[in-house]
Amino acid sequence: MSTVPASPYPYPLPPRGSGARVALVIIDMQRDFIEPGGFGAALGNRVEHLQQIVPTVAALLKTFRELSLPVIHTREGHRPDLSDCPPAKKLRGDSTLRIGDPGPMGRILVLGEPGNDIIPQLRPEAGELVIDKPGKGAFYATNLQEHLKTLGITHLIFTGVTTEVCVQTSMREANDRGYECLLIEDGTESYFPDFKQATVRMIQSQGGIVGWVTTADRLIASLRQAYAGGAA
Ligand code: C5J
Repeated sequence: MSTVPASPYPYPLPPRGSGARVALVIIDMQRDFIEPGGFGAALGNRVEHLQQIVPTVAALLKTFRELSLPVIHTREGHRPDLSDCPPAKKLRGDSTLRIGDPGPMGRILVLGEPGNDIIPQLRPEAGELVIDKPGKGAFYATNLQEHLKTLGITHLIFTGVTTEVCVQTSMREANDRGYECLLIEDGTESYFPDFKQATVRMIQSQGGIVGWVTTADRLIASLRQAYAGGAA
């Protein structure tokens, strides 16, 4: 069986032809979190810090596409009438710019607005799944699990932002549903470096209580070795 060098121990890749499949999950690489003028900035964060992972996530995306492995993008956002946004979420914080308010990139965190788009460098291609989610977790109030079952996906590789909020929440949700989860340390980022480090440590603690952690280079090399010459 092929494995990826990872912590706390090698991550097993599903053998080709086994019926089990690995997918890349890219969490919320949206303008609202990564560019000035969006939700992230409205909460007082320095959004430029997140931009450093874009080339790494782009390299992973390219690899999955080249190997014809499935890719899932998520977007955090709400319906224009905000019927899926709990008042507690809208009211939380002391920002003057709240969810649904008009901002420089359209209404903050609302589906279909320019700020809700995935950044151009990682734009989804036809055939890739895009999951719109009203919460922090990718499984809450979405049909992600049904899609994964239909596609035979059993192994999920997590990237995106922010590490300790939507990435960690989604990874924990996936772990509870029985998916084998691997976090790419240099493919995820937080507005708070120490929160990222803490998340990376807690995920792999206790024998991988939530999952495994590795780097993009290690995963890419392992995928190319395991699946070169055809899809899994
Ligand atoms: C946040 C996210 N941080 N995508 N969302 O509110 O992590």
